[in-house]
Amino acid sequence: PQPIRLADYRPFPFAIETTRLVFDLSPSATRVRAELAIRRTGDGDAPLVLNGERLKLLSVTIDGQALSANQYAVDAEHLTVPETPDQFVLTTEVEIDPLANKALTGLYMSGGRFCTQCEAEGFRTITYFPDRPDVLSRYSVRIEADGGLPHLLSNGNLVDQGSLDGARHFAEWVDPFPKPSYLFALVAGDLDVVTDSFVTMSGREVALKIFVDPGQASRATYALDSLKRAMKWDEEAFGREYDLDLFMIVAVRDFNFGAMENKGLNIFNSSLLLADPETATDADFERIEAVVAHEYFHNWTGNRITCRDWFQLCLKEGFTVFRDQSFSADMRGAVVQRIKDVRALRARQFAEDAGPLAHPVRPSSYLKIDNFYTATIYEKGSEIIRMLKTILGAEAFRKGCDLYFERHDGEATTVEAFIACFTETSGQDLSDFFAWYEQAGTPAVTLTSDYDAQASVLTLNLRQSTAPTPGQPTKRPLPIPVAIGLLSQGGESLRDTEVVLLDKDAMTVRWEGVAQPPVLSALRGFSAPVNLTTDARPSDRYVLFSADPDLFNRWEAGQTLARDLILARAAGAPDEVGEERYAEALGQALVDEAAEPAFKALLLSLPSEPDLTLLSEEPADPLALHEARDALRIRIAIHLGDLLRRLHGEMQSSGEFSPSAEAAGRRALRNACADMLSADPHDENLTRLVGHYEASRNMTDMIGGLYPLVCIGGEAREKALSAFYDTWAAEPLVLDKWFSIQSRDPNPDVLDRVVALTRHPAFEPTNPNRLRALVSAFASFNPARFHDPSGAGYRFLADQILTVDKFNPMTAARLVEPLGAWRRYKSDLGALMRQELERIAVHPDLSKNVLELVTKSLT
Ligand code: DPP
Ligand code: ZN
Repeated sequence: PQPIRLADYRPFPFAIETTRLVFDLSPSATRVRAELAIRRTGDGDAPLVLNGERLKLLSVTIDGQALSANQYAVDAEHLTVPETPDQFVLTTEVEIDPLANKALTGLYMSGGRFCTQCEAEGFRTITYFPDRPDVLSRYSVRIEADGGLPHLLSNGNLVDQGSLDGARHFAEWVDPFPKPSYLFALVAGDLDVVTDSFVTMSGREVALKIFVDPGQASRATYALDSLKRAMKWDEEAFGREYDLDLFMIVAVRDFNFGAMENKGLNIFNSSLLLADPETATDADFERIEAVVAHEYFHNWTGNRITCRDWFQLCLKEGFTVFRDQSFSADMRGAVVQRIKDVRALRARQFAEDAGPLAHPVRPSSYLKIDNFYTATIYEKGSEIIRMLKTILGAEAFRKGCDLYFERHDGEATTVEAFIACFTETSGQDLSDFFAWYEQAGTPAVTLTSDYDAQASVLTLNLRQSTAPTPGQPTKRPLPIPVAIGLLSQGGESLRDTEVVLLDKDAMTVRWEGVAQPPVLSALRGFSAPVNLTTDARPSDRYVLFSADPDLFNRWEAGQTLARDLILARAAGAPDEVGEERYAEALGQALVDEAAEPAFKALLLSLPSEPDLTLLSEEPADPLALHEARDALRIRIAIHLGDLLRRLHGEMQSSGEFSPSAEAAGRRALRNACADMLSADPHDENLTRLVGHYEASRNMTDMIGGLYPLVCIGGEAREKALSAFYDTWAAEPLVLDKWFSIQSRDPNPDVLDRVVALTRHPAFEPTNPNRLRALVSAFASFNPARFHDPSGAGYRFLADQILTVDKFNPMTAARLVEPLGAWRRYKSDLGALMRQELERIAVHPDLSKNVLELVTKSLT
């Protein structure tokens, strides 16, 4: 297959002024009639080439005249009409089979209802159309269906509905905003609806409706509340007002993505919409709030202004992630939010950037765009916007945003056009900054310092370099904002944060008037997505760990100390004195009255095993890292046993459940204590943990008690897991948690148990949530066991990829990444991983999705 290249972009030579769609819904034979009002805008002899896949073409007419067989051509991916008038109506009628569609793109069925997912290229499996984001059209949609599907929904406003012959009925929808085909949506089914309204800043009333499975309405209230807060926040923070009279969200169980921002009709994976205290954890509440906001924010950054081509995906995704992260920071506290965002960035994006699938935030070629919905496009894309704001300042940043919204409203545009708005409003030359979009790889920054006591001068030496990534052997220096402050050895603040812009390979900065030998607090707030190395001594890090006024760096100092101790032990050189000292300092931090529980919970969680793998210098040995990390956990659990038990008791709440950040922070700290105590499972701790689990009255506490018992293993684990299953067998979202917790079991026999779970009657590989709960969670979050020296973990994953690729290529492709990292591991492990990739690569009938990622992983 031929890759698609950014350099080959050409505008579509026709405008589709209006699009009229008529759906006659039926599970295995749905008819779709499309009437496209077309006007030639390009070359006089350009043929009309429409995308279309898996469609049964029934008829095609131009201005009512049926085309004869020699007037058009159909292949597996296109409908071509070589000669057309300059202005005409093209009408096609096709038949499709939603019931058989397990790829979950286009029109498919989930739980007896019809729904759609068109981003990026699903619309072409619904009808023939120029399925590309730069073709904007005004849609009107008629849906006809059986009465057993009472709700018939599409984008825009409902303009008519009624009954038809027999038991059938219809609905007519008109969307006044021109949109690209990837934002089209349709839902038909039996649903409960929760209704509310929102008055916008200009005083317009918007009806809000959330549609869920019958009986689930009470679980939609948190999403509804989040939506209203997001609408308000976007008005205040970005001056963005909602534009239709109606905003709808529908939850579906079978969904490849998290959620989708279709104009006026968002469709959500039910795991990111439904929540109540009994079935959802605080982490679920937090993600629901963030994703509801994310999809809503797309209405401006994505829908009103969309992407010219899919290479510009970060234009909408990076910016929208930045917007949802800023919203969450305002809702839940900036420091805790930043730590969580950085943790996710490192775990997913830094790993991607260090492996064979590294790509720029704006890539320049792809085989399947589905493969580019990555942490790099989303999370690094957001970091770029964040740096832009840091470099320009909040006010100039907002001016640039305002100009962008004003100038490009209604357009499909590019990253260049976006950056040009900031250049213009700030007067700053951002041409070097653009390299952040074009260059892959995580920059390495080193910072060393010399202090001249006599002259009271501190000299900072900064350097940067970025290792080669596939297709990019040499790298340019990037403009990197490095926020630095100084503390005294006693932990007093000596100098406030200053942002140094490192925009060359190396530079030196002199700070005068530094009266005492300082401790450097660098990259405060994680001011750039880089790996920082400094010449700080452990004693400096302890100063930061106890006293840095930048709480992000306080947390970071603890992580770095822990990381170095774990890596030393994994390399066979344990520093027992250092481990004791760390445990002691951690104890001090945990009794700090001024710190919030949510922050303390983060202090208590050690760097994850995937992070440690990425940070180890030598080819990684996951089992050694796991054991070294465990050794530190055991030491902390013993050294701080009394304190952890005390906090565990103090953080228990007896009152009513509140999803607030404050209440969630107390639960997080209590659960972090439980987790740590499970490293030292003597009778007293075991009794405490069993008590925690059995007394839990909400899902956060229940999972917080269950996982430690799973880690301890034996009878406690079996009893707890089977009680959990018996309670929740009928709740799919909770059962996902039951699968996922078992896949993260660190005990050596876990692979057999995971394989056995694939034969459990509740394991449905056609459901992406269930598949990921078991298979991805095992491969990504249980490295010590996934990397079993026998290679059985790799074989298991490869078998799953091949099975799932037969019906859902998009989801199958997302399972490839854990194998792709083979170069990072000890050579015997790496060879076995490679062997499985090779086995997949030669498999006949591989999807383009999996083929692209496997091929890239092998080269
Ligand atoms: N555009 C969606 C989102 O990220 C993904 N399908 O919100
Ligand atoms: Zn998005």
